[in-house]
Amino acid sequence: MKMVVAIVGQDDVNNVIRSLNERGFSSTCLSTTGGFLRWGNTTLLVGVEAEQVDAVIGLIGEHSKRRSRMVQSHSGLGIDMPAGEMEVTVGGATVFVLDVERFEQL
Ligand code: 2BA
Repeated sequence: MKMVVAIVGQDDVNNVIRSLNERGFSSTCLSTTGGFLRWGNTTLLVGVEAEQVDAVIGLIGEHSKRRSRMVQSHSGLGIDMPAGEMEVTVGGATVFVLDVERFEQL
């Protein structure tokens, strides 16, 4: 069994979850914050059999769109950022696939 951990932007997460539900994939949503922009995002945990991983990643990718946004640089975060506005790519999804040693529902 595998655990798909997907960090998805707020603009896309509802569509991603709906598509997972429609295909019968269970997921857990954690409210998270990106360490760079400090914007809210959602981390989805999807436990699936190994042969279903590609289908899950495909659905996540289909509903997560990458966009460019101008953001105001901010200080005090301990991060080196150029002064003024900068363009960053947001949206899309960052996905990790982990091995699950044991799965039980009690
Ligand atoms: P954030 O850390 O808030 O990053 C948001 C977006 O800002 C990133 O999108 C990237 O386009 C840009 N960015 C991040 N660090 C940057 C830097 N040092 N300089 C310039 N631009 C930078 P994504 O790469 O798609 O990441 C989206 C979110 O996924 C991240 O939000 C973070 O919450 C998570 N993430 C990305 N890579 C990760 C990793 N290796 N481990 C854990 N979480 C990760």
